[in-house]
Amino acid sequence: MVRCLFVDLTTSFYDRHPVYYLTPVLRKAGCEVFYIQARSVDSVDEFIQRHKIDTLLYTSFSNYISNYSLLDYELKKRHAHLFSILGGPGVTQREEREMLFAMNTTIDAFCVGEGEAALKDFFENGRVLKKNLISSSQLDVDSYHPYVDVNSLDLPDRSVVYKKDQILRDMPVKQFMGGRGCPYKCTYCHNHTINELFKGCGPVIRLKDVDYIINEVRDVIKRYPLDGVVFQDDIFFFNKKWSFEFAEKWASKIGLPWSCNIRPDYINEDLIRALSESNCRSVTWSIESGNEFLRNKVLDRRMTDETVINCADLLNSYGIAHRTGNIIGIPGEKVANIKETIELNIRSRPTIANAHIFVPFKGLKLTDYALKEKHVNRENLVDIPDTYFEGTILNFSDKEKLVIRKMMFLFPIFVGVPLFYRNKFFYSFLMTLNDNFLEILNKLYVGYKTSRLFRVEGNILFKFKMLKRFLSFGT
Ligand code: B12
Ligand code: SF4
Repeated sequence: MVRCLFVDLTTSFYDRHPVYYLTPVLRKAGCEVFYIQARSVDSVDEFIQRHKIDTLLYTSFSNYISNYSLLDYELKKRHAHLFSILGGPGVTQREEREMLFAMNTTIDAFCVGEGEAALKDFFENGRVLKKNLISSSQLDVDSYHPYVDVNSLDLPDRSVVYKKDQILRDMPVKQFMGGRGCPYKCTYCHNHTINELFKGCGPVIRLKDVDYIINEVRDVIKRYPLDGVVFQDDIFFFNKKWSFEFAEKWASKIGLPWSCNIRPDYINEDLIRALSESNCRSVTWSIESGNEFLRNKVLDRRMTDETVINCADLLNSYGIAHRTGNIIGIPGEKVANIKETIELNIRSRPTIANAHIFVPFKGLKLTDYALKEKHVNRENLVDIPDTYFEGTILNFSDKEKLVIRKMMFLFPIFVGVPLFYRNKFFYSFLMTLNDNFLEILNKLYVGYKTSRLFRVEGNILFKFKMLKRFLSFGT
């Protein structure tokens, strides 16, 4: 029997959907599935020996793939028999595969795009690499499996992860996916590249049937603590009929507080009312920039100030807590534009407003724009920051870079307590503080506000464990 180990280099409060979705596929194909958080090479090494692992599975965004490659190198030095596969949104980008190829990665195969059909095919048909699953020495993919029908999938299986991660298992609020895909073309987001790559593989938007979602949540309620649900889909509402059916069935069959991501241009008062009646406690949505040129021409968000304000007013009038997302350090942005973003957020009165620094991932339209307009140098793209917290690598002056980093950390506080932003004394004082100190301040403020947003409860010991974990990672 094949013995597969998912090795995870990250620890956070976020559910591990790729593992949950791929575990049932692997089990059906006759594999035994394990999961480990790699605290050190030695700990993974020991696990591999103890459980006689033969296949390593890594899942990663772009930001961590070189770390997985280094880990694989160390593990292969000790266990030459291992076969390893890296999948996820990172390696789905050709530019990232080129980078791994250039660093002579020891990883054996890459999964480009969805893993369900690819792994089934691989393990059930003589371990031949084809379609989405390619050798790491091959850059291009000849053809892809059609997109999976999300309603034909077995329920995601959380057991291997929860067995190893008790904080995730005991989290009162857990994350789910209601479907897959987003058709918009925002220039800083990978969806435009993914949709282009898999053109012809099926419809971009694939919603799970409402009954499927209800069954999935009930299955989790049966097995683990669950007091609230967060749907992590890029955008949760695309279809009016589905949206109202969801709200109605959620209220009658589940009833737990829940949360999701929305686009302001999709919602109207009827929908917000339905959400509020179905116990939707909070939503996350994006303003991105307070400057209409940057928002619509550079970021391609396709929404006016009026749309933004209308959305905020509706959420506030129905008492739905909300978190806004914003980007700063946009190519060509001035400090005055960041201030416009703060102003539009203050006007929107969110429960919490976050700002993140634009990271120029390879392949994004916004990265190409930044290169073309000389806002970033190509050589700087080799070592992009792991997260949006680290600072901008665009061609801002050193002084501007520091201001951007400080404003990112202060953004939620400026929006939450406008006095600190509007009053010259407070503003100047806060901006003179050290950026690393501001980062801690930001983590504490955002951590507290976010726990309110998702109503994270639990006993003191559990809260302490959460705080410890929260202070140990970047997002
Ligand atoms: C939830 C989420 C988060 C969560 C974290 C989730 C987590 N567990 O770590 C948070 C909010 C923290 C987050 C942060 C970031 N995120 Co995010 N996030 C998502 C989101 C919305 C869902 C991810 C998910 O679980 N999807 C569901 C699973 C089932 O899909 P999947 O991961 O693609 O897995 C499938 C395939 O990729 C494949 N597969 C995956 N792994 C493997 C492994 C093997 C072995 C195989 C064979 C196949 C395989 O099979 C799976 C099933 O079909 C996606 C967008 C999206 N809709 O997917 C963005 C997304 C993944 N995030 C993205 C980015 C850029 C980030 C940040 C880097 C942003 C930043 N600049 O800081 C940070 C990184 C933080 C960090 N520390 O790493 C990008 C990644 C692009 C890229 N090239 O990597 C995405 C795609 C958004 C986008 N459209 O641009 N994110
Ligand atoms: S709407 Fe959100 S998820 Fe969709 S393309 Fe734009 S940023 Fe990406």
